[in-house]
Amino acid sequence: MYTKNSEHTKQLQQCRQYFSDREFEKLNEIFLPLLDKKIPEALLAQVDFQMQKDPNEGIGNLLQLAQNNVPMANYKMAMLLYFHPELTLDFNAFLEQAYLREEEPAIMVCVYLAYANGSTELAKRILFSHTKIDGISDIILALGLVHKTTDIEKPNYQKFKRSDNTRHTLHYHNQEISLATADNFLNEFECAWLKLRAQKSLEPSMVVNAESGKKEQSPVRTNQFSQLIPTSSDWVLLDIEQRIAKLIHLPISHGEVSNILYYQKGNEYKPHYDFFHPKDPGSALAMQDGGQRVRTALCYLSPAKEGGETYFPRISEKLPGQVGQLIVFDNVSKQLAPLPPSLHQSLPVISGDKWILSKWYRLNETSYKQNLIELNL
Ligand code: PD2
Ligand code: ZN
Repeated sequence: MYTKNSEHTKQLQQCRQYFSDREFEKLNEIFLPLLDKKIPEALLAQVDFQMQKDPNEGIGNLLQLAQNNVPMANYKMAMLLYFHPELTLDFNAFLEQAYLREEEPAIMVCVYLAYANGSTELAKRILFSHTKIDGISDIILALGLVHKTTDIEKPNYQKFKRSDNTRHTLHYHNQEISLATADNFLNEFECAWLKLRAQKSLEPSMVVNAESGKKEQSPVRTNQFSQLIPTSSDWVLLDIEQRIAKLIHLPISHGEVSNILYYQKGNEYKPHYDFFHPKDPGSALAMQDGGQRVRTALCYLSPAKEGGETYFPRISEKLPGQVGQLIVFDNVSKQLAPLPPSLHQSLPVISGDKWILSKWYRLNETSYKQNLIELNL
């Protein structure tokens, strides 16, 4: 079986940087020898570069790599087709090939889609027949599943459909800030997957300093957080982000990077606004990337046992949160005037842990768009 070489991975990260900085001479110096050696990650990086210049050439090349069974090429093709339904080709056949090659992200996506389509039994059978893969055993643990010795039948890949985002509706709690919730927006698998994804990179939370516009640690926010910068294995994350964006009628490219917030006993996020105040000296700098923060989306992955509610003191709304519940609200009016009733906080956790996904949306496209372009979204 093909194993990754960390030296190649580092070199290819450098190549991607050179490509985005348009430093083609430096790029070729490292990239061409890797291509000559037919290093799979280099062949896939070439597809990404082509995709930004000439998508047809990129897709054609990727199709060939998939047919030649280059590691991860079938997964990449499936992901491309999933996120681009306009490309009429069916993603399922490519996902099947990647699954049969036992590629971890493909197995994870099959589980994800099985859960999304309500086939939890199938999802569990897929999980238990791949327990030797680290990521799969981690998610089994995170989901609290107990092993059953049922044999796997070959999954019917045609049954893996795009998750249906039309079934969610927003229920409004307050008109002044369009505060709304959607229950069970995420299922238990998605919540567990996001927590696992964040767990390895938790660090102390930051806030934007109103004077300088720069991020810093502060007693206002005592929890930990992890920024989820998506990679090509983040099909699940990108699908969730796309579903949130659709539901709240904002382009995914107006989002900032998703944050996962983790609160332990005593942790809180004191009352604050998510908008940048026009009078704060630091706002101009903070608004250079996408303008004003117009909306906030929060999704509870797991609420604390006691405390930890999301509280809006000016409108007396206290939301305890439920697993998978989405909360959205406006920070500014249609005319971009700050909305005082949007003042909100995360009350101190009294017992248990709280996990939440937080996503801020700007008025315009943000630099996050570049991450999406690099992933061919
Ligand atoms: O974690 C929360 O409930 C919370 C509360 C207030 C998160 C945010 N603000 C945020 O991420 O902006
Ligand atoms: Zn906030």
